[in-house]
Amino acid sequence: MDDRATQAYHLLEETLHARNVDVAAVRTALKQQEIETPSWGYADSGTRFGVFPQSGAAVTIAEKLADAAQVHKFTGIAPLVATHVLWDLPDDAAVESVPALAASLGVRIGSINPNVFQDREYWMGSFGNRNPAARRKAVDHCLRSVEIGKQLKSGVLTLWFADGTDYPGQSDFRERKRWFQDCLHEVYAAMPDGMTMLVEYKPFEPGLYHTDIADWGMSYVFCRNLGDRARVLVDLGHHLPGTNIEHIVAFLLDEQLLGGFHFNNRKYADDDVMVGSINPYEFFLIYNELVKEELNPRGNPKVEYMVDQGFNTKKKIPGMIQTVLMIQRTYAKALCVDRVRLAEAMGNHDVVAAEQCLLDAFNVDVEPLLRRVRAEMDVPEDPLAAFLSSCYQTGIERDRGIRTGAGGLGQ
Ligand code: PSV
Ligand code: MN
Repeated sequence: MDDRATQAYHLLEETLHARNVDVAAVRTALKQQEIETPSWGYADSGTRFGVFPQSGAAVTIAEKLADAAQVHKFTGIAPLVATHVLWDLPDDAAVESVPALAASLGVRIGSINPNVFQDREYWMGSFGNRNPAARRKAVDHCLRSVEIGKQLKSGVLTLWFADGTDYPGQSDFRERKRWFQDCLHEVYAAMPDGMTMLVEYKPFEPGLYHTDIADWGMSYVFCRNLGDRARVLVDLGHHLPGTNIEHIVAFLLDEQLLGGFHFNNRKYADDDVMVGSINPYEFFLIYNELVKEELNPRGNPKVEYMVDQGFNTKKKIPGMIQTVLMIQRTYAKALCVDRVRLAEAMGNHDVVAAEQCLLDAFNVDVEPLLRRVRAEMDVPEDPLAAFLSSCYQTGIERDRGIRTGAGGLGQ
């Protein structure tokens, strides 16, 4: 750190001490942060209207892990990579190659994401399909995913279902609920002790009339019925406009049922734009709830912090670095809340002072603190600039070029 950066850090440290913030503890927490980036975020993706391949986009699992490793190398806090079984691990050979590859690149495999939505048999659903053969295929794929998880030493099985209907009368809600419960039970029973099942919800798309796990309450009920290794996954894009996501997060934390996140941001629908890019204050308020649980644990098990974004117009690796830095910055701000003053203000029904505690933390420029943390972690103080001035991006654009059929949302 140069003199100016050191001076800025000391000034900030003074301000934070005056706000009852334990800065040494904040630095430790920031160094322990671990974010999981998605393999599919490095592959070509598209919209309903087309796929626009990018030069250098990853196709193979080896390329996806190599790109993810760059994000970790420059930020120091993204050591985990989520895999999507059909897109990344089509056969046993691909699975077998992964442990050595990941280890050589300094990353670890995070969640295993089965894919029970893209095959023809799932036209009318997977676990909610009236046809037992389709349900069997979906369960068998999830059972294979559990085995892959064991092989790759992953402790997390993440389930998302595209099941739903387009019209009233098309199917029976209660019948489908029972098919779901039975299929989930079979998969849950096959999981080893150290594995957690995360169940994602989504209120719309692709079903136009209903989706089978439409909100956190439905996910919650399925998880409760399964057992204590099933928890709710909150994808920030999967909420109707105006939903108070931080309230849901706090509620689930208190029930010890918050399993993890898919970070992204929505403006209109499930847009998968960069987390915090549309509503950074909402993201801060979500992190505020998470920090409260960290400071005053009430028993919620480990939360998985996963990114679920695709970049159509941004270049993928710099987009992902920007994402990881946004998450780091937001966590840092949430760690800077004056919790002593906030508790007093709440106790006195002083609404102005209480809100001001949150606004003050949100408005802190935490960059000097982050630079100090990065220097201590031996990663570049400005990870994005450092990546952009490396030759990795130009190298992959030159060597890989533009290809089609990339393993991800665009295939
Ligand atoms: C569905 O919208 C989703 O959020 C699920 O997590 C999928 O696994 C992911 O996006 C990629 O399609
Ligand atoms: Mn998701």
